[in-house]
Amino acid sequence: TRQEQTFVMVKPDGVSRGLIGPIITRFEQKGFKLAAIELLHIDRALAEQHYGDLKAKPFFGELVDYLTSGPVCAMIWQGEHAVENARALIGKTNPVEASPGTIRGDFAMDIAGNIVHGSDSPASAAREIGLFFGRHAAPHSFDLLGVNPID
Ligand code: DAT
Ligand code: MG
Repeated sequence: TRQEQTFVMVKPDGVSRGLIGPIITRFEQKGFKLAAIELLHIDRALAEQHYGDLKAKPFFGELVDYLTSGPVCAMIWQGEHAVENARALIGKTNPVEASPGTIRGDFAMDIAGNIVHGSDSPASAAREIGLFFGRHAAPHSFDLLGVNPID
């Protein structure tokens, strides 16, 4: 089976509401393996890079304000079809449309505070993992593909 990694981030309101644990539980229950985790307060430059494809959107400024308003919990989750499986667990972008049973469907009301991020493709996952973990993390802490010490 083909292992894949995806980038997931509990956003500031998810952290302040005490939802890191419930979100991690859902990923573990689904069968994902945690490959890296860090609580950090990101700066505007990193937030702008992370959401670079949304720079032209009218809500971009508010999005960056929100993402830098408190600590986030950045994680790498690994498993089969990790990107698609994570998106399915997280639910639709707008919590109004997210099905009950998904993270956004169960824990969020408002699109501007949808509590969690998940990469939308393997290429985005690689880019986002590099942004958040590439600079300072030791390679052994998350480079689990092929030689996964958890399995
Ligand atoms: P997703 O987070 O589901 O990948 P996205 O990449 O299109 O969705 O947007 C990134 C984030 O930007 C999203 O989680 C919340 C915010 N956002 C998206 N559309 C928005 C809108 N119409 N108004 C306010 N915030 C929005
Ligand atoms: Mg997205």
